[in-house]
Amino acid sequence: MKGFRRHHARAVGAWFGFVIGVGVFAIQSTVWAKEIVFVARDVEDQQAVWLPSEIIIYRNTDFRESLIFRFDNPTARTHVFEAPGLFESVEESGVRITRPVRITIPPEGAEQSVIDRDRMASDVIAAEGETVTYRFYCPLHRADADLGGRIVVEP
Ligand SMILES: [Cu+2]
Repeated sequence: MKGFRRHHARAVGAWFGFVIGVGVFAIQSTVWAKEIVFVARDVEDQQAVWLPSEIIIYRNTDFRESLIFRFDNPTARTHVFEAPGLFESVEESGVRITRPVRITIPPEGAEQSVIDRDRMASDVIAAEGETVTYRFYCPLHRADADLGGRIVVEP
């Protein structure tokens, strides 16, 4: 996994240089959006989880691109993706605003969210070299002792 990540980061770096070189910077920001897909799964005792349960984001490579989270709910129940401390960037009546990530996904539905990287970046700066962790879970079907999944941002 780690080896793959490094290889990927190098490939992206090479492309980044190439794209600037030919002067089509605008294309770069749309093509190189980083998309992370979460899938809801029903588990025992009427509970549900979001998978994968751990995501690692590398600040040095991943913050160059837009960060988009996609949520797939293949189950027959409505689920919510909640991640305290994480913010999304949305356009409301023509104005771009930022708000906490709490997204409702209907049965057999899908949603997506543009994560506010600036808020994430200031969390990383505030952590002064430590990793930053955000928890996520479905508040409707969460076990009391369940901490949920985690998004880890490596400085
Ligand atoms: Cu749920």
